[in-house]
Amino acid sequence: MTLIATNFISADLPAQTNEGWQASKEVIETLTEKRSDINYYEEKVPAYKLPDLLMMTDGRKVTTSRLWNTERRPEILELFRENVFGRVPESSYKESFKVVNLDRKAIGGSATLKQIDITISTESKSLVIHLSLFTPNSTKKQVPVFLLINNRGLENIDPSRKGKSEFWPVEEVIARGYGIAAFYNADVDPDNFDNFRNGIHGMLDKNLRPGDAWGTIAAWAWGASRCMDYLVTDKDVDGNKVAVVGHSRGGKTALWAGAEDARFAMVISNESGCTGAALARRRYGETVDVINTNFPHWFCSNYKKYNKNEDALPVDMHMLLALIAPRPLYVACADEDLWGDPRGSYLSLYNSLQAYKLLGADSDIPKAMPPLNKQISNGKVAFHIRDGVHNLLLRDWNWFIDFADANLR
Ligand code: GTR
Repeated sequence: MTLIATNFISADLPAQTNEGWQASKEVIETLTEKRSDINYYEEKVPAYKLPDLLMMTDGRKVTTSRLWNTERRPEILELFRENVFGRVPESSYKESFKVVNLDRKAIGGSATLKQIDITISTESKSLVIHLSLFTPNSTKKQVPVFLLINNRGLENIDPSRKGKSEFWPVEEVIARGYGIAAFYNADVDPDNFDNFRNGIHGMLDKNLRPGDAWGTIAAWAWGASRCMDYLVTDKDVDGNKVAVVGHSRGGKTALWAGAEDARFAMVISNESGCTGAALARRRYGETVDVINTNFPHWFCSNYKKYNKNEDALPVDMHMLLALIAPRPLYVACADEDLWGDPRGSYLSLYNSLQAYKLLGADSDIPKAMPPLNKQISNGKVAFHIRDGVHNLLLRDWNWFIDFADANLR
């Protein structure tokens, strides 16, 4: 079924807004020199209208939380499945958990480490998602947990802690009283285009893949949900307080995981950019065409219809963020990462607030972007733009934990 959104509104903020944080001229020039086909100039952002978050495709206005929950939210979710991320097939599979390593004296005795094999099997095939989980020993209570979707090398999530990376700062998170977990996205589906033969696609897909068949990002999001299946069974974990965290392609995945699986109590998207938090219609930095060309396996094939045709998309990314509402949502950016369009990510968050307000989770952020390195957090949403390059750093995590202190404690 293809639904076409017929109602559009202007963004609350002009596309060319110059309020608040400004991209550095130097960065703009350097990036433009590298790729002149990509727009990094605010004044070249085309005029655009965003689809109206609070209007049903049939034109009805969404004025109550009931209508949002029963009709508008499901409609938006379907639009994203149909046109962007794709749909999980209904194939059956078995799932089992096995704790393959338990160390109650990890990190100098301050934490408990569990390594869990999550085995997914069908009649002919199986795969294992290797989940690592640290929980603090400082309390007997069940703790909130950050689950990182790791899209980088395994050395970033070393459970032995011989290798330490700011990408997954276990020691610091434990010291603040939270649990922290991670899985490797490639366990679920390797990050390459092989016509969907390997990974979970090769296990669950029916022979014919329709235009809305799930891509690799949807597969990773599905993997995050399988980790959640385990986390809700672990007696050291508060299953009602699991935050899903991802950086870049992992950030796109975290948003989709939070949209598809309401068990995630909080969603953190770090520098998720194109088809993550950033508004597609701005065509600033990476575009739909560029992402579909470079990563033909990430999204469903229907999404390719919107290459150089963003205005025809029945959704934009403020609607993806709104699918998280009223749960706490963090959008983070970095000022040298113009490829990921920080301003487009902020505008997207700003425009998603209508859903938070409708649901009684009053959350306000100013129209103007905040300056560098200043977290803004009000109600259920938070944002920061950190100085520096595209990365997930301890500084980002510290802000995320501050937000969790206010929302998951
Ligand atoms: C880039 C891609 C981005 C982002 C990034 C990453 O090459 O264009 O959308 O996902 O990779 O994952 O680091």
